[in-house]
Amino acid sequence: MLELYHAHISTCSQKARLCLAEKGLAWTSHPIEFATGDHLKPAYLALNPNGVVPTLVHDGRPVIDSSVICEYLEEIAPAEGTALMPRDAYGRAKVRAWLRYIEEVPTAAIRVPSFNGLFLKGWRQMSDTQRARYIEATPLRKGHYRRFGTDGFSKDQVDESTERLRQTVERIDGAITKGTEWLAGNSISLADLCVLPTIVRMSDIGLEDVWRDLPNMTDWYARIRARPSFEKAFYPGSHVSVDD
Ligand SMILES: N[C@@H](CCC(=O)N[C@@H](CS)C(=O)NCC(=O)O)C(=O)O
Repeated sequence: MLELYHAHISTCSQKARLCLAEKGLAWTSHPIEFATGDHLKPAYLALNPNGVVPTLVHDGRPVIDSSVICEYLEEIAPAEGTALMPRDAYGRAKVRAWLRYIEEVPTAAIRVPSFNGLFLKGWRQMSDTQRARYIEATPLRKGHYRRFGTDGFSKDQVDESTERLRQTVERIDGAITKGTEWLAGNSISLADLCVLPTIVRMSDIGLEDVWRDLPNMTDWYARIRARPSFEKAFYPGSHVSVDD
């Protein structure tokens, strides 16, 4: 029995949903609403003390952190659906290096334009007390929300984030060559699925120009969106728009 606590628009939740779809695994959905602070309530914190989504619960036991969840799904169901890790140790090392890079660079970078474009208005509408309570309650993101302030992230922070996102799409473009359709070789892997939500978010918030001149990256993005797992993970309500 697999249960996923997730938010529809959360890029980290989308990683887990993509893997579940590629593996063809059935799961029970527990949507978490950020607006009502579901992720910071005691019942959820008992599952995930970091107060972030997603959390997978497998036969009653929580598994946290999206990349860990993705590797876990592959390990419990290696023969089901798509194989998402290479068979050889060197191939798996390549995928894991991508996963660490994805966590350190694009996952952190995309928060800057996402928060400025999507959450600043709502954050400003909260009272000082409400904002202070939220910051006090979040186990991992106190510094992030303090830096966000009520002016949003600065131009310097946005520029740095764009530089890091550009590096990511350049690396994707460089990894895809003639005969190598996926990031870690000839088969799709966790590396492709785990970076995809950041790219979708870039597209949703109008940053497609960042990879406009990169043909391999553009082909990879079209190829991965054509897979049935895409619509399953990015169902209506999972995309965001800066005009929302
Ligand atoms: N390392 C964690 C990070 C998860 C994470 O940051 N989730 C975001 C949504 S994508 C979240 O829950 N944010 C809650 C908040 O900002 O308070 C993972 O990959 O699962």
